[in-house]
Amino acid sequence: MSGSVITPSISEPQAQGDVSLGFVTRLLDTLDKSLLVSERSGRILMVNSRARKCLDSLQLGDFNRLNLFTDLLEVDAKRIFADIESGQHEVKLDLARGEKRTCASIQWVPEPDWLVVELKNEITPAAARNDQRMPMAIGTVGAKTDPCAGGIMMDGATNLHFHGLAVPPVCHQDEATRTMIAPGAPTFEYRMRIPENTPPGLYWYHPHPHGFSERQVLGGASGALIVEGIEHAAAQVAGLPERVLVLRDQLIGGVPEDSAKGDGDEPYVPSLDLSLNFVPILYPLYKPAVLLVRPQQREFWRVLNASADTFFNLQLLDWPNPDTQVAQPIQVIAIDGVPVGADFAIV
Ligand SMILES: [Cu+2]
Repeated sequence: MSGSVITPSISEPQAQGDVSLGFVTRLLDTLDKSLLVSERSGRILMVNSRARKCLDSLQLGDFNRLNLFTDLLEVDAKRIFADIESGQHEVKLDLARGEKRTCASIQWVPEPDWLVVELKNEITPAAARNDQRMPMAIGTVGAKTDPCAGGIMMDGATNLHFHGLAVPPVCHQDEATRTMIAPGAPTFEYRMRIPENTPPGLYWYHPHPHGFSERQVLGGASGALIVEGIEHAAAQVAGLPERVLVLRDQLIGGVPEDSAKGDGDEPYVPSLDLSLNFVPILYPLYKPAVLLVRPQQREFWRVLNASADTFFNLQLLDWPNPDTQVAQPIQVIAIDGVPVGADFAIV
């Protein structure tokens, strides 16, 4: 899961009054490019006059019956969303239909202010050890039928906490002490309005079932949330290529180090490993995940520590040969979702 929301910057002029749909359509008609607006499902909501002519020439008929992904782009929507969720603002596709070849650009326009998440708990009984349960001491055992009712927090139940967002601690929003979605329960919807004064930046979500959060976060159940508009606070990142880097830790068996023995000579196999965007960096080779960057190209990286138990020392290294590593300067734009000042050190 992943998503992003956008809030207007304080410096952004606010629209006065509403603009009608007809007005927007006429505005789109003035573009000399074909433009289609669809829902995330692919259902087409609006086309401009040039796109309508194009659809007519292809004899595709009524656009209301077409799906953007399956009928027009002939692409797996999951592929497009994977690119967008990894930070790309625009996905380009080469299209061929008969003799005609063209290039399509797909852009995601976030719904201002609202975050909607549908959560389906597919933790299997085998993965959930039912002999573990943590009394919540609130509510009654009834969460199997009412996820908002509280009760005994069961291993295998889950919920979500929206880390860093100032949204109400009530069920279906950022409530994690009573909300309990049992395995196999119907899809549970989180729906919340993001306050307009939320600082732009990187936030995240993760399960927070009391007593069982760690194992689910170690299992990778987390994701990044982006409140857009950081370029209003840090103009130097405007227009830069952007990446979302999610660092996680994961259980890999092994033998945990006995911290009581100190740094002894005893060999041990790590019980935790790290991953970068789900690419694991595994013991004993520790082969790093590779990011290719053009020479001299500045990039804007949103780095999320989505681990359960790990802190990271981050460095950007130039590695010209196996024996040489040269730390490169990086500039910190924001920490914990809060933009830092312009005088913040380049590190
Ligand atoms: Cu958290």
